[in-house]
Amino acid sequence: MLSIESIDTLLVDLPTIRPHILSMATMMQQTALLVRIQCSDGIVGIGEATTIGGLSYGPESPEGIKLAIDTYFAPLLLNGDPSRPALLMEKLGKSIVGNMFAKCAIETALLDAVGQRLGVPLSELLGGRRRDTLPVAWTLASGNTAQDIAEAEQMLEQRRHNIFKLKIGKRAVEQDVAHVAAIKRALGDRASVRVDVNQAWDEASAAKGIAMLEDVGCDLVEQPVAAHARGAMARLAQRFAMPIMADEALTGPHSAFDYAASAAADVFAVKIQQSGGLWGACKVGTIADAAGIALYGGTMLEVGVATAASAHVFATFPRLAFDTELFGPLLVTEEILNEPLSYADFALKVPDGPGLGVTLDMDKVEFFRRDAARKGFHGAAA
Ligand code: MUC
Ligand code: MG
Repeated sequence: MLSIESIDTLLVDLPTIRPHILSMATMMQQTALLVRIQCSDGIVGIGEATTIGGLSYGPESPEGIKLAIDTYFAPLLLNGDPSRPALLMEKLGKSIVGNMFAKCAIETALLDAVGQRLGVPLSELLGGRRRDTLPVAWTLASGNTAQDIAEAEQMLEQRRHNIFKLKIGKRAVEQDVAHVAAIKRALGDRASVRVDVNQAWDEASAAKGIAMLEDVGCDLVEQPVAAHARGAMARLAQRFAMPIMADEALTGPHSAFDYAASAAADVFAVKIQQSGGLWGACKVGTIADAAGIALYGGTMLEVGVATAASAHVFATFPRLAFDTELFGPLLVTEEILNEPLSYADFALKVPDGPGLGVTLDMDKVEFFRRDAARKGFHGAAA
């Protein structure tokens, strides 16, 4: 019988191409927790967990995920049968509460190994690929209107993105809307302009802000109020024609069901990590579909491994009305995959190879791993 021989985790710190300014954090780097599951037949499945701004976005941090996997997940998985990922995830679920991001990284690695063994891409394992490319939005979050416009123009010119998400919520509503208006005015019909408030508004500010955003040609507003404010989300969704999207509020199938039953969003941003894994994300998609809620393929600004995993999931969705934002690998200066993901004509190509269809460039990973830095392997050395 096949068995899991080892589970390795490591942290890599990758600089961002510019400061990425969100309402809750400014990111100068992205940290990815990488996991490798070695099976007795020689196959190694890989997974990734990232967060945004350490612990400022959600309850898990890359360091905490590493500790959780090394200390609690690994002993439950070692010597288990890697050809039965569903049973292994069920076993983890019985002993480990929460830890959705960590579970996603492990599930990704287990499914990658199965896909490699069977010779099929993950999207086929997950129910069948319906599309080979996914349109990808870019987030303008430099904190400067002129710089954001220049960045958007460059993306349009390169045919890399024509959907732009603007991070707002840090400044007064009037200032934020003026920023959105200026960008929409500059880009006109050449691009879709959307905003993500990342929970920064109360309901009254949201009502005022959304009314103003409708007037300036914004197409979508994401998580305007706190994740727990389901009632406010429902009232806003009912009141405004502009679609209201839930993001942080969606922490897996249960919350998706709750939101759907309460008509608390017009659109769901599906994220594999917030959903607790690839199967969880598929379930969130199915719940949205059943409720007539539109879908958007979200990101936790993951780098190549989890972005590929997300792409496989979103490629199976029958409808994806608001496209995706799987640009994470493009936000960092370094590539850690042997073959970078391919972006062209405003879209990401879903990898074709077995499993995730991507492999780690271990030289790069070794160079950027955090404990290598401490040993003096590169510039960040003590
Ligand atoms: C979020 O809240 O959607 C996605 C794009 C981006 O810039 O930040 C993330 C998180
Ligand atoms: Mg969001």
